Amino acid sequence: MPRAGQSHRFTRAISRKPARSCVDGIRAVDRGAPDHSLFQEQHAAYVAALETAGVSVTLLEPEEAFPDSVFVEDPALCLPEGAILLRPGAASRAGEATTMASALDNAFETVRHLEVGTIDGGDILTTETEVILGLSERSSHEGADALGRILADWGQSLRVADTPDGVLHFKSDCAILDAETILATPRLAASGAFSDYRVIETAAGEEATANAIRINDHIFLDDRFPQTADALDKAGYALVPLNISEAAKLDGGLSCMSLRF
Ligand code: CIR
Repeated sequence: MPRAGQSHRFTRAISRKPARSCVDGIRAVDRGAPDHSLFQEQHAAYVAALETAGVSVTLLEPEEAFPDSVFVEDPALCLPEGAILLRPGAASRAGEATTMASALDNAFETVRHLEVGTIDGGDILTTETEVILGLSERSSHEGADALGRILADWGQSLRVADTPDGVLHFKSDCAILDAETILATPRLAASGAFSDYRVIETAAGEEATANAIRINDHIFLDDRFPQTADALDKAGYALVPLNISEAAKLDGGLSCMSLRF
């Protein structure tokens, strides 16, 4: 297993059970509404996998007023220095930051608020050496500037990149595999965003598996994509395949369903 770094060493996570209203969640293409009880089962298996990987999970109750609130990654960013309540870019999700406030206050000494613009946490990739924000339909230049100011207070800089056209979030197309390596779709790798990293590309037709997560010694992976899984297995990574078919109907993936710190 290639070398782990601090950016994917986690002891805690926050997750939220899917609401019954998930059937009204946002999706770019309608492949049918998620089945709530199957979503609950798959979410419970995801939380159990986090715990098996050494993470203590704070599990929040469903928020019926927000159909997409199971995707807790989007309203906040958690860093060693503190947490930041973001401003999700979809109108129906704008209020979700408020629903995360008390859980973050309980977990962090320092909680800052993004003051202007919009940012979804799904557009932020934290590596060993930097924080990267992919601008997207959800994450604006104004939000990027505001996030950059908070990170500057913490002695960090923000690198701003582009999310490929038609892709929901930057991290829909990439994930950290280890301290030096990123899993990325060919379209995002081609942008040059990761020229300072070793890149493993997803197999043709398996772009959706790029939204993986490294949790301590394991890589959590959507179980529908055998060729990429085989390549990662051969590269020495310990894989945890998970069925996330119901989250995927709402364009959600593995990173979206937890905040890790
Ligand atoms: C949305 O469109 O906002 C949700 N249906 C999916 C959010 C997925 N979140 C993520 O990739 N971080």
